[in-house]
Amino acid sequence: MLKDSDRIFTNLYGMYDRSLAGAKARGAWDGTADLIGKGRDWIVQEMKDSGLRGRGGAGFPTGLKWSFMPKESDGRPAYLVVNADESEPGTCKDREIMRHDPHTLIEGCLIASFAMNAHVCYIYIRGEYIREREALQAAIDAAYDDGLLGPNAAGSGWDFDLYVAHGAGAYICGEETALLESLEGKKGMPRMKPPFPAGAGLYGCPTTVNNVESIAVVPTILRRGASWFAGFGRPNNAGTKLFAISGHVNRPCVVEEEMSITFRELIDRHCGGIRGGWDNLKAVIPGGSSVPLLPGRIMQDEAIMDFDWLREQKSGLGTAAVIVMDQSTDVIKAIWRLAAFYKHESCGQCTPCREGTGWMMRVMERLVKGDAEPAEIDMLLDVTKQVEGHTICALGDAAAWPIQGLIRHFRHEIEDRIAHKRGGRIAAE
Ligand code: L3W
Ligand code: SF4
Repeated sequence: MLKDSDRIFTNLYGMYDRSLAGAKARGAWDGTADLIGKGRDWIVQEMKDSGLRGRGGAGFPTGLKWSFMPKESDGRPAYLVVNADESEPGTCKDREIMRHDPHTLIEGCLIASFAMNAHVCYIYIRGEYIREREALQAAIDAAYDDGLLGPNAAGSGWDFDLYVAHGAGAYICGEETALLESLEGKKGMPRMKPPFPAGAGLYGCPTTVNNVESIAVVPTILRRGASWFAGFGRPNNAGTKLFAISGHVNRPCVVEEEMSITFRELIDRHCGGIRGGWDNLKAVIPGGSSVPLLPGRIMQDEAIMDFDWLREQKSGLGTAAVIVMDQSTDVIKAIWRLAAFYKHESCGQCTPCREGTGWMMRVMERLVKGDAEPAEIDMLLDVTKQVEGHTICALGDAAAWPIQGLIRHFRHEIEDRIAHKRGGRIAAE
């Protein structure tokens, strides 16, 4: 359980003073030049030792990702790009950082860029985040006025510019290479990987793309030490983490907690429990819409909210957007809604995703009504397997996994609905 003094995002809890003076009073921009003075290798090693895994969904080790950037310039500029295109259904944690604690992110951009030899960083923010963009830009302007950005940023000797770019509402632009295409002024379509962005990213130059939360925790990790951060959570699942909890809890919220907290403690401590009590819990999507849902009976016992435990359950921590569903939920309809979302957001450049998302949505539509042949359940499962792993980007997987989770855990509910529609004839077939 996280103590208040171990919180990184201290302005999310009722103070809401996002001014530069307020941020400094909370510890931001304290000794930034000294941290940078310790050098690139020290910063990257600290990030590796902290055990930080990327907070945008994939959980890739941040220090390792930084180490892929060329140590010496080959004549091409290097870039840091911050992915603030927070569009995963259920996810609203980065929004809180940009609204209330923008200086944690801005200082993180400077330090991380220095560590990767980048003089320029772009924050790509989703188009709908208008107020957040304004808050972020105001904080950036204040940082420039104070000499924290620009030439000799924060007295570090490093020249550094930070720009905010905004999207136009396409979910796919949160995929890192589609984001880079969009930033270059093109249609946001994912690129084949490899090459990874560290080899050829923005304008073909070495680039690291990191999530907002991943970058915003950097200054505190360096100030308090890698071992402090690594001391939270289980091995391989280190740190503090923002959880965005929505749905059928008594008090939905975004909260910073220790990684590997149990689901029960997270909900009881911060959300006032499940609506109608724990017996009323039906299902949980533990990490944003792209990860499979899990039934309430698995979640309410000893579910551990971290990458490895949820992966063992064939789900995932994803963006830590926890969507709670009570017994009143039509889970088939909920997953159909997600299928419709992925169909709408597919960029259409690979056939299994373009065609498969439409197929999956249409079969799901019939399952919602109970208007399907029983054999279509396995046929649908087969279609998800043909989409999964056969596409350019992870959207194909993200469209397949929620349906696989539904069939794995709620097959009886789908069968019951079909049987009901047919007047109970399903068992005889
Ligand atoms: C160099 C290698 N770099 C991997 C880098 C790669 C990327 C990072 C993770 O998808 C997931 C997706 C969504 N050399 C490398 C390498 N990298 N191998 O590491 O890569 P990857 O491919 O594992 O994942 P991804 O393509 O970044 C992200 C899931 O996140 N998701 C939510 C997404 C939504 C948001 C949001 O709204 N904020 O993020 C939820 O689960 O389904 O599986 O940087 O370049 N050999
Ligand atoms: Fe586009 Fe879907 Fe292919 Fe991703 S998987 S590149 S969204 S068609």
